[in-house]
Amino acid sequence: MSSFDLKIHPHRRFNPLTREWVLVSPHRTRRPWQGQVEAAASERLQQYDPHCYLCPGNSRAGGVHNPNYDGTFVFENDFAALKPDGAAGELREKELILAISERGRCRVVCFSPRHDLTLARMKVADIERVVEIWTSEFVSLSSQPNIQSVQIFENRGAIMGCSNPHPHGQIWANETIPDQLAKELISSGEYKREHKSGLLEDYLALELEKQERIVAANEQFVALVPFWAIWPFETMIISRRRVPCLTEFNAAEKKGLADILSQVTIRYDNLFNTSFPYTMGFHQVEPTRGNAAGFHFHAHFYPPLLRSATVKKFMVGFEMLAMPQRDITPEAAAETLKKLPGVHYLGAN
Ligand code: H2U
Ligand code: ZN
Repeated sequence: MSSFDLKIHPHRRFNPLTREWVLVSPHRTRRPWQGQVEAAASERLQQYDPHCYLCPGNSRAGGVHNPNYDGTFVFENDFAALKPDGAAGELREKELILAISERGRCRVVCFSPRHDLTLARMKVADIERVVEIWTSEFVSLSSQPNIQSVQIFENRGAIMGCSNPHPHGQIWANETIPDQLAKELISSGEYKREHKSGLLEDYLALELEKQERIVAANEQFVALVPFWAIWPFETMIISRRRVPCLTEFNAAEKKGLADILSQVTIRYDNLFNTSFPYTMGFHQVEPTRGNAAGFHFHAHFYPPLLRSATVKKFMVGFEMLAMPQRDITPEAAAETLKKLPGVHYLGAN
């Protein structure tokens, strides 16, 4: 038997942040494809859509009118999943039937007044304004009573369930720490106690040394396909300096974050010449929280597309019942993304 080769042999990879495994089957990239082929959504968008509930001046559910904003615009989600002042209580039967009330806030952030743009097509200076609004929202929501976690995210594209192409994201602030962040906080904290250094800090140093999975970088941030990626073109953006949240970034780092978001989303669009769908979000924690030790700000991009603008990966079968699995290796995905042009295929907007 030949010696173990990550490019050829089926193997499991460990995610030290969540302590979960992913099965990698690189030999399967050679199998013929007879699966789904969808028609590409190729609608041309207007700069202003009179029917869009996010465009400046238009009305939203309940009849509220958006202001004529010219940069970013934030509002309380009209269909919020969490409410600030619900009844507190719990239902508990033998630890088998358990429900606990959860309070919180939900906000919607419009990134631009232009209905037809996306982060990938916005100017870096305009993305900087989005970074500013994310930062101020993080500060104001974190300081409110009964809020322990502020999840900033963007759902992009109809196949991700995004309801509107107008560039926007959401913020959900919770009374408790959601599971994904909780797992990362535990592993980061334990790593810090054991190694006296940061988990992602050490991981980033390793990746910079190896140069096998780096997609893009600037002086403040690195974008890479994590060794343990599940989605075909999944990436993470990691700050070079270990800080627990957005509020700790200096002016150059805020600019750097806007720049790396632009670099990553442009490459994504250039991959299949399409407005690339994904779920993106930040993992961060307030520095004053007891569990912040060792935590390192980062973004996850989870994009579903696999081999074209229309063919996506499904998390079904073995993945629903057992564990996630991928065929194309993270190294091959990183190589593909890295080689793509850093200029958007549609040109300047
Ligand atoms: P998504 O496209 O990512 O679902 O985000 C749009 C959000 O906007 C969604 O959460 C809210 C929805 O509840 N929304 C309003 O707050 N007001 C509206 O008039 C329509 C949609
Ligand atoms: Zn719009």
